[in-house]
Amino acid sequence: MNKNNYTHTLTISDVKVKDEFWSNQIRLIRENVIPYQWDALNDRIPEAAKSFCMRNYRLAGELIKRRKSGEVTPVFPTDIFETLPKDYDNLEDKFYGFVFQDSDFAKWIEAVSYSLNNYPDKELEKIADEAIDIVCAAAMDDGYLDTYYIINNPDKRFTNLRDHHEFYCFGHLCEGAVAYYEVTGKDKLLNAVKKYADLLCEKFGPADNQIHGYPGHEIAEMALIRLYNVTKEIRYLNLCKYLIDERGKRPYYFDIEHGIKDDKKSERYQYHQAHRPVRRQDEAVGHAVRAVYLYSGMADLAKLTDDDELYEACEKIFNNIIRKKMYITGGIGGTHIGEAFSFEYDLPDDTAYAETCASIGLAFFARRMLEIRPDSKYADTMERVFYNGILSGMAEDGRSFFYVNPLSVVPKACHLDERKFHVKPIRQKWFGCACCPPNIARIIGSFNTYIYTENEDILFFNLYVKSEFKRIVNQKVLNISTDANLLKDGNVKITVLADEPVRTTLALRIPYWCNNIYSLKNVTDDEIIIKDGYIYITKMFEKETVIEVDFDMKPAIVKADRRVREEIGKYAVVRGPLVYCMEEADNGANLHLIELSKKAELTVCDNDIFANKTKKIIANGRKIRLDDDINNDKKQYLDNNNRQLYYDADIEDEYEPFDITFVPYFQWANRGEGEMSVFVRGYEEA
Ligand code: FUB
Ligand code: ZN
Repeated sequence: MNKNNYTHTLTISDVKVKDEFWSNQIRLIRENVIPYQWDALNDRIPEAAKSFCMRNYRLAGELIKRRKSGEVTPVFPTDIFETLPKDYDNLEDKFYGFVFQDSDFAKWIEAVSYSLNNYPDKELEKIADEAIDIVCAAAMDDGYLDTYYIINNPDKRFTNLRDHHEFYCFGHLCEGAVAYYEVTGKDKLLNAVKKYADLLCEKFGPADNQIHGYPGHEIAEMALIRLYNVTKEIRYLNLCKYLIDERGKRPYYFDIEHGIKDDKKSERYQYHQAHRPVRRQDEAVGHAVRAVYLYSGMADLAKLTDDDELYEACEKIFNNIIRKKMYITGGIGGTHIGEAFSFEYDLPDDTAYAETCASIGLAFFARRMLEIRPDSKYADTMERVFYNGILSGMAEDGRSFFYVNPLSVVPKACHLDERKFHVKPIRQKWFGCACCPPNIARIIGSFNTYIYTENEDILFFNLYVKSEFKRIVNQKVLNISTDANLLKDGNVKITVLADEPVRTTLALRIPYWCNNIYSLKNVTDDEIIIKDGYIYITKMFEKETVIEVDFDMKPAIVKADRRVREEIGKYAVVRGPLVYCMEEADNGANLHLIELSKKAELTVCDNDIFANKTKKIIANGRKIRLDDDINNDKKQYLDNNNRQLYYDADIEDEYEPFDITFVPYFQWANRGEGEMSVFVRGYEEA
């Protein structure tokens, strides 16, 4: 690690996104997701599963008061993951919902914070303040703030770290509180979180009278760093370090916690990334969201403490993900069993999990790695994930969502084949386990913090998005504006306005998709150095300087590493950061009969199909004729063979020429239910 390489992201209020597409996404979150989620948290959506989230907070606050006044309140079992009432009209004074239901509020308040930054709104802020009052009133005197245990039985808290998400809820609450403080300056929730964090610092650590455990679902690690950054309280940093280094030690804490005898099978703990100390891990394993949240915390800690060993582990894991375990869309998690990473190169299309939250977590991880060392592979990954695996999680109108993001869908299979029940062919309004939609809300709300990174000497352009901000170099102000629209073309125009002459460096990422083909204007050769996928331009900026770069954005046909069994003989169509797919709406049913010529001419056309004006791509290919269309000799043969399922390979398939229409993957399923496939079988033209 070289400290000179370190950068930081710009804060939420520094960068103004001016881009039509991304501004629209941010607006959708404000107009649809945030109010809808608030109604969901308050159980006001008739057709949706009840959340009980705010009701749990209110009840916890009420019980705390009643207990203080000497009332003995009933206790309930705490060995459950989800409780639903028997009678919805007569709720008992117990906790309902998933054990991590509190986190829904936390993600909501984080998304609200970013939204208030983008669109100041007194009414929304008032709702948020009132919600914070309810949440803070639920805190115990010592700071503990998790309604599952407060309601059901406070004596049992911290007894099931493996399954019961206390650290997870804390982590989300912490992120929400810091965001709210940063945007509004209000510290009520932040103070509650600090008090809770102080309790955790007291309870967890190496001393004999402390618990030697760590979170079953990670996120607290990176949240503690965020809390440390805003408070500078060293104990939060120390707790983060403790939680990270304790994971995977033998005997396993989760074994001790659950009275399990260590059976030496460390694989059992892969689900929690606890199979060995994190510094010795080099492969992304287990529950994908947990994993990338952990790796993000590790990267944060590595940077803050200049920890080479930890950074090396992060680097190995990052490479493992992008080279062996990531879908072309930036989705991660090849299996729904345990919502987890599968083994290397095991990336099935139609049973994929690729949870939206996992893609979001990968963007967190990539951004943190980028802050340690500017290498385009990190920003490339961020871009891949944002434009594909994250955006696909939300419908164009911002009103429905995917949890699972498959690469191929046959709706009938989702309805009839149990192995694919987790895959939904159309986006859903909400989920009982509503982790993904609010996660989309918070990452899109904070999208502006992913565009640039900087240190004293260099400003890095990581994502190309129309945006503006001010940079101070040697006490001199530079007004920077970027003009770009990657949904349209690869042209990027950067305008730098300097009141006084300033010598500084701008580093422009060379996106992987341009294959190193680009042209630069207004820069001389001696002003440029190319390193790790960035063009470093060092020059004197005076008055107005316009730098223009055209990244080649020809559509392309790509294939997967030969070890990805699923995609052998198949191709995908891409253009710029966008991965494309075929949909039934354009190509008819039975997408599996379509083949793409490897040498196909790809024609980029405007599309009037979707609200967001992306480009569609037409490619020449062919389609296998089904029985009705085939010639008589063949029909005869099949009839003679009683239409067997398998027959002589000499009976060649018949094809018809077929123009294949590809649309951006993130826009799929905006036209009702239908088949979809990213990869298509290829053929060599004679
Ligand atoms: O366990 C909390 C969240 O629910 C996880 O992050 C998601 O994968 C879903 O299981
Ligand atoms: Zn999720």
